[in-house]
Amino acid sequence: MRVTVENGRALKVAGDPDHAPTQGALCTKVTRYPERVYHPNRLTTPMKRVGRKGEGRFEPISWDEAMELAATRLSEIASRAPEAILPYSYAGTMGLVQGDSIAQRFFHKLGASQLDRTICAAAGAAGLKYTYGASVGMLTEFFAESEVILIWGSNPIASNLHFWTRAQEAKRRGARLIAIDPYRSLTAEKCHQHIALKPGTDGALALGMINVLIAENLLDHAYISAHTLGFDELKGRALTYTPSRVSEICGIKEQEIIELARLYAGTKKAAIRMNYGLQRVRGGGNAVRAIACLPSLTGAWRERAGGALLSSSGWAPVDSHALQRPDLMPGWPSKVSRVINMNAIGDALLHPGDATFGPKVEAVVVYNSNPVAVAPDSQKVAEGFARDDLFTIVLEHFQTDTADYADLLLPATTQLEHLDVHKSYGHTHVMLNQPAISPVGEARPNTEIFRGLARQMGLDDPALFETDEVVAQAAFRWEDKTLEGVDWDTLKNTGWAKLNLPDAPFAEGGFRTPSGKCEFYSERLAQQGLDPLPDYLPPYESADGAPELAARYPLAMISPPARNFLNSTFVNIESLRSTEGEPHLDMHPSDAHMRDIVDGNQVRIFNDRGSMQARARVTDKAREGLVVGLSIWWKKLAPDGRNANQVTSQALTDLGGSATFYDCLVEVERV
Ligand SMILES: Nc1nc2c(c(=O)[nH]1)N[C@H]1C(S)=C(S)[C@@H](COP(=O)(O)OP(=O)(O)OC[C@H]3O[C@@H](n4cnc5c(=O)[nH]c(N)nc54)[C@H](O)[C@@H]3O)O[C@H]1N2
Ligand SMILES: Nc1nc2c(c(=O)[nH]1)N[C@H]1C(S)=C(S)[C@@H](COP(=O)(O)OP(=O)(O)OC[C@H]3O[C@@H](n4cnc5c(=O)[nH]c(N)nc54)[C@H](O)[C@@H]3O)O[C@H]1N2
Ligand SMILES: [Mo]
Repeated sequence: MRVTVENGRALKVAGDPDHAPTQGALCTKVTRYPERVYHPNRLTTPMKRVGRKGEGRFEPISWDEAMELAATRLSEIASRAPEAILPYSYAGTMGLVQGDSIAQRFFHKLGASQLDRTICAAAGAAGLKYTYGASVGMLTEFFAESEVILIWGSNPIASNLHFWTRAQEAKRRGARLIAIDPYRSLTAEKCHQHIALKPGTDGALALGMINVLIAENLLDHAYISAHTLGFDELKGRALTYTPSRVSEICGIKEQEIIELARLYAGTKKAAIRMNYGLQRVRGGGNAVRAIACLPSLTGAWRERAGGALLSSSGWAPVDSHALQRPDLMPGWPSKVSRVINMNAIGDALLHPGDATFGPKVEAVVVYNSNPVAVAPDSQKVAEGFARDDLFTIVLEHFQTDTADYADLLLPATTQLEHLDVHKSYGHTHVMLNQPAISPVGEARPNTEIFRGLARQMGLDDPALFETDEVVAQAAFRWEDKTLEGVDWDTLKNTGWAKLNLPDAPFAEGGFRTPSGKCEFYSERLAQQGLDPLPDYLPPYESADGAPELAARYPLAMISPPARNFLNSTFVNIESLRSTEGEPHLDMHPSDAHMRDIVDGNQVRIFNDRGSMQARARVTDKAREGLVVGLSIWWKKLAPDGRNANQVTSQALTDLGGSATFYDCLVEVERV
C-alpha cells in the first residue's frame, strides 16, 4: 500500500502497482483508510469509564494515570491468581508485531490464561494439517491458467479481490468457474454454474465426488500410489456416499454431483479455491479434509494451475516462538497456563470458577478484536462483559461495542502509524509495513502499550522491552530457503519479498505430513481417538442433526461478510455503511410467503439464544430453507442495537475447536 503524505497528513492510500499479488488494487473498504484514520470519533486519549458498563460514558485521563490504574489492578490479580487474567485478541491487525509479539510475551510472563485463537480458521487449518501437513496449497497467481475453478465456500468478490482477479483472467481464457455455496453470492452470480447445496453439507458433496471418481475410475493411480496414504480405506468410506445418498443430504440433483466429478477429473488444470465460509459448521474440519483429497486422487497437483488452496499462510517461515516467547511462562515447558477457547468467551466470563475450569476470569485485556460484536452467542458475551467485578481494558481505534464495556479504554495506532511485518493467507509474499505518519493524537502502538504496562508493573525480562524493529527482525527465519537472498535490509527497501517456492508445490509429492504423503488416512487422528478418515458430520442444528430443534426453528441462518465491512471494522465509516444501508435478511420467496413476509418488511430473527431485527429482501439468492444476513454490524449502529451473533452458538467444530457461526437454526417473523 502506498500512502501519499503532505505536511505529515495522509491524503490518499493506493495499491502498489509493482506488488505482484495485488497488482496495484485495493479493495473498496481499504481505499477509505484515511477516512478511518482521521475520523472525528477516533480515540485520541486514554479514557476511564464513568457510566455503567455498556453505557459508553468515559472521561479522558493521562497516559500516566491510565498506566498506573491498569498496573495496580493487574498486579493485584497476578499476585494471587495470574490465570484470572485473560488476553482477547484476533484480526484487527494481522501484523506479526502489533498482533502477537510483546503482548503475548507480557501475558506469558505474568502466567495469564492463554487464548485459543479459533474464531476464524481453526477447523480448516486442522483439516489441512492432517491432510497436507500444514496450511499450504496452490500458488494464487497460477489460478489465472486454470481451466476449471471450483470456488468453494468463498465469496472472493467481497472478501478476496486479488484471487478474483486471477479467476477472471482464467475466465477470459475460457475457464469454467463453478461456485459451491448455499447462497447466490456476488461471486456465484458471476460464475458459469452455481451448486447451491444445503449449508454444512460440503463433506458429503466431496465424498460423493470421490465415490464417482472411484466408480468411474477417473483416478491418477500413479500419483495415488506414489504420493498418498490410505487410498483403500478412503475408498471404503466413499463407497457409502453414493450420488443418490449425497443428493438427499446436500439437497441437490444426483446429476449435478456426477457431472461435477466428471468435469473435475476430466480437466488437467483443475483448481479448487476453498475458503473459510465452508468450515464454520460442526463438520468443517472433515469437510476440508474431504475436499483436500480431491486433487491428490486426480493428480491435479501435477500442473501448477491445478490443486487446491484454502490458506497459504503455512508457506511463510514465521518464527512464532521468537515472537511470542512461550518459554517466559512460569514453569514452561512442563507446565503451561490454562487455555480458554475464544469462541466460548460468553461462557468463560459467566463461569464462577471451579477445580476443572480454574479461577474465575477477573480481568480481560482486549486488543485487535471486538468480541461483543463478533463472538458467538452474543447475549452471554455482553452479560459477561457487563459483570461489575470484571476489570476490562480495551486497546482500540474507536469506541466499539466492546469498548463500551471497558473500565479503561486506550487509544491504539493504525496501520499508517506503526511498524509491522506480515505474512498472508491468500498469497505467498511477506511484507513490511513502515509507518507513514506520526500517531494521531496520543495513540500508541499495541507493543508500546504492553511495554509500558510491563515497566509499570516492575517486570524486568528484556524480551518485554524490545523495540518494534528488533521484534520485526525476529519474526522470520531468514535462513529458511524460501527467503534465500532476502534479509531485513532488502525487505526494508522493497517492502515485500516473494517466497521462493516451486510453481507446482506437490507435483512430486513432498507433503508436510509425517509420512510426506497426502494423508487420506491420518494416523495422528487415529492416535487421538478421532476418525482417521474424512467423513460427513451433519450440522448440529439441522433436520438430520437435531430434528426436534429443526421443527421449532426450520430456517438455517448464515451471516457471511458484507462487501463494505471487514468483520466489524469499517462499520462506523459512514461512506461504507451507507452503501450497505441497514441490516438485511435475504430469504427465499416460498419461505417468505409461508410467513406472510413481503420484500421490505421488518422481520425478527430468533431462536432460544436471542433475536435480532433486519429488513427482509425476498430473493431466490437464498435457497429454500436458508436465510442470509450479511455481517458483521456494530450492534449500536443497527436500529435495534443487535446483530447476527445474537443467534449464533458457542458450539465448536469437529476439528480445531473453531466457531460454528453458520451452523445455526432460526425462525423468522414479521415485526
Ligand atoms: N469485504 C470483506 N472481506 C473480508 C472479510 C470481511 O469481513 N469483509 N473478512 C476476512 C476474513 S477474517 C476472512 S476469514 C475471509 C473469509 O473469506 P471467505 O471464507 O471467502 O468468506 P466469505 O466471503 O464469507 O465467503 C463465504 C461464502 O461461503 C458461503 N457459505 C456459508 N456457509 C457455507 C457452507 O456450509 N458451505 C459452502 N460451500 N459455503 C458456505 C457463504 O454464503 C459465502 O458466500 O475474508 C476476509 N476478507
Ligand atoms: N456472525 C458472524 N460472526 C463472525 C464472522 C462471521 O462471518 N459471521 N466472522 C468471524 C471471523 S472470520 C473473524 S476473523 C472474526 C473477526 O473478529 P475480530 O478479530 O474482532 O475483527 P474485527 O471485528 O475486525 O475487530 C477488530 C478490531 O480491532 C481494531 N484494531 C485494528 N487494528 C488495531 C491495532 O493495530 N491495534 C488495536 N488495539 N486495535 C486494532 C479495530 O478497530 C476493530 O474494532 O469475527 C468472526 N465473527
Ligand atoms: Mo476470519
